[in-house]
Amino acid sequence: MSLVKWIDFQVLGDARGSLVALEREHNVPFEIRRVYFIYNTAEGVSRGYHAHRKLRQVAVCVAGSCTMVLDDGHKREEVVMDTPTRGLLIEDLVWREMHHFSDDCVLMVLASELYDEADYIRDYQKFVTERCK
Ligand code: T46
Repeated sequence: MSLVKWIDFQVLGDARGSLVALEREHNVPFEIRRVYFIYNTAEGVSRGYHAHRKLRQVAVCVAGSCTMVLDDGHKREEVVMDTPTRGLLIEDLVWREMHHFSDDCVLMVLASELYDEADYIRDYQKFVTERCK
């Protein structure tokens, strides 16, 4: 089964432009406890390189583009994120890396939990051990 789980958003548009609404139950499959966004990323920088024990997230590239690598310890999949009209659901115990940020990239992330450094697994071998036990 693919690690890449897109959620397509309904675009509410009229002559003024476009609008996307994100709501729990409707198009986000968890209670949203935190929102953060990554922007102004310096050229050549990659981010991520960790997994979460419990956290579920939906990432939406609201401007520009980047690539997201997802890895479950067996397979690695890479997707281009370049539209605000769909979100990438990232489940718990999935290793993620983000690369190739465009200058104008704004990556918004909806998270199921508050920030907790103890939830991070930042060592790849440790992640594989936890994921595969
Ligand atoms: C993820 C990917 C997609 C906070 O204090 N609160 C927060 O809510 C977040 C997300 C981060 N931080 C602090 C922790 C670090 O000192 O901000 C700093 C940068 O975080 P980090 O190095 O984890 O950033 P990324 O871009 O590598 O990863 C982030 C999220 O942390 C992570 O959950 O899945 O984006």
